[in-house]
Amino acid sequence: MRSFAAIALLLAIPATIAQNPGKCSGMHVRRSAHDLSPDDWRRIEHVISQMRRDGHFDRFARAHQALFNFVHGSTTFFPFHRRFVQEFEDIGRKIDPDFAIPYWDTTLDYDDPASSPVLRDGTLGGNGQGPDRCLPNGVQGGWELGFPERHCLRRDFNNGDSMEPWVPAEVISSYIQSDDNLSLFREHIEYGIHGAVHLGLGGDASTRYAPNDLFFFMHHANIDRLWWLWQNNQHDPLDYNGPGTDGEASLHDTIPQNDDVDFGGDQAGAVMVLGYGPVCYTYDSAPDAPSEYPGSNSGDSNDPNRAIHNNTMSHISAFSGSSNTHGLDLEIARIRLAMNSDLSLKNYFPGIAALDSSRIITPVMPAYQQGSKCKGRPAKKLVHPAPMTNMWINMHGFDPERVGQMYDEACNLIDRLNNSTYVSPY
Ligand SMILES: *[C@@H]1O[C@H](CO)[C@@H](O)[C@H](O)[C@H]1NC(C)=O
Ligand SMILES: *[C@@H]1O[C@H](CO)[C@@H](O)[C@H](O)[C@H]1NC(C)=O
Ligand SMILES: *[C@@H]1O[C@H](CO)[C@@H](O)[C@H](O)[C@H]1NC(C)=O
Ligand SMILES: *[C@@H]1O[C@H](CO)[C@@H](O)[C@H](O)[C@H]1NC(C)=O
Ligand SMILES: [Cu+2]
Repeated sequence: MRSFAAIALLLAIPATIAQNPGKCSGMHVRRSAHDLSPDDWRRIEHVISQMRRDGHFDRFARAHQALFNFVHGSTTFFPFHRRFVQEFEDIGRKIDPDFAIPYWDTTLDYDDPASSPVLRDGTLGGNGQGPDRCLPNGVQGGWELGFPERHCLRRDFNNGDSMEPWVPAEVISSYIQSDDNLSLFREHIEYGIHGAVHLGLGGDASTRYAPNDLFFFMHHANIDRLWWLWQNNQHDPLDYNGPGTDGEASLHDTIPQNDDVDFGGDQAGAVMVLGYGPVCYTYDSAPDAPSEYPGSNSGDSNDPNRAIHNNTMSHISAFSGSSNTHGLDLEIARIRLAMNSDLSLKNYFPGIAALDSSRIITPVMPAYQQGSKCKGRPAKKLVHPAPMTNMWINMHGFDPERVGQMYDEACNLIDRLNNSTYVSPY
């Protein structure tokens, strides 16, 4: 049946001009998990409790495990998880029409993740307890799940009752500004922030059935937001290259699906632009959906119409991996000051390098951020993230050398910033 439909599609559409997905008639906004009220969390608890009773958690966990090898370690990582989270969210919206998956901006918690407000009693809960590491609190406190077998939802932080550091915003800012193709960006994200958060929480979160833990959807909403920021950074938003599900990635690739989680045969090209096709949402801290589909009549990625933003100031809101927009001007100004060579500024932060200097504020460095302890707060220098573990690398079949190279590069950037005047505003 599927191959018949695929042939019909090939006949109907000339090979070079793909059909653009239609504009959404309504859109909802995904908010930062850090900004939710206790009432927002209670509503989330209501929705997900119903979803568990209806078997959706088991279904999403089973599908993620079954499709695991097709949707990690290749550029398929992005469209698959975009569509997967959206499918889950759509089910929740049938229970509560205002439901939206919050995104967890994990850079806000990166240096001491266990102290995150997202990991408290009234939110996602904290660490697992007892020999089985069962999660006692939070919106999934005391949950039992059915996949892969009947068990309590487990959390097992990777450093006792705390966690190893994740990835700071500045490293992500560099990726979204400087990676000039999606394949490279995928490696940076998947081998970095993506893995660090899964591994930090541990328990179900660091297995193939991680969707048992609601954190999965909030973390992947954030990864999706970062992809959208990248797409808004003067790159070709429709760029989809590198390894795909089966050979070179193509917008015509069917997003991997199965009987548990069925995307109706959607292709990668259907989910590239927020506000079009099935992806009818935006983020409270990222650029809006474009009013027209990028490059509607153009298959040429060098066509300026393909960029969501031309080289204007409007895309500056997509410069930073941090959703804390109050820090953006300071991040930009301090990085400009810290990267004393124009070449390294251009290499690591080409967006900032290209900014007109009238756009740059004078960096204010409050004394307490210069290392003085008088206000009770040490300088916010950056720390290295924890590396990927061998267990994680093997489970995904990643190339350990490539993962190590990405890690060393991230540490190198952190060292450069740390050795300079730079202090993080986040
Ligand atoms: C992506 O960019 C990197 C760095 O410039 C380059 O090494 C790599 O070959 C590119 N990949 C593809 C698939 O174009
Ligand atoms: C970008 O610039 C080109 C050429 O100046 C213009 O034709 C096009 O409409 C612009 N696109 C957007 C999305 O602003
Ligand atoms: C960065 O500098 C701070 C303060 O000088 C230091 O405590 C920290 O260990 C450094 N981080 C790295 C990754 O070197
Ligand atoms: C940062 O400073 C340390 C200690 O002074 C030095 O060993 C290291 O090479 C520097 N790293 C970079 C990237 O500048
Ligand atoms: Cu996954």
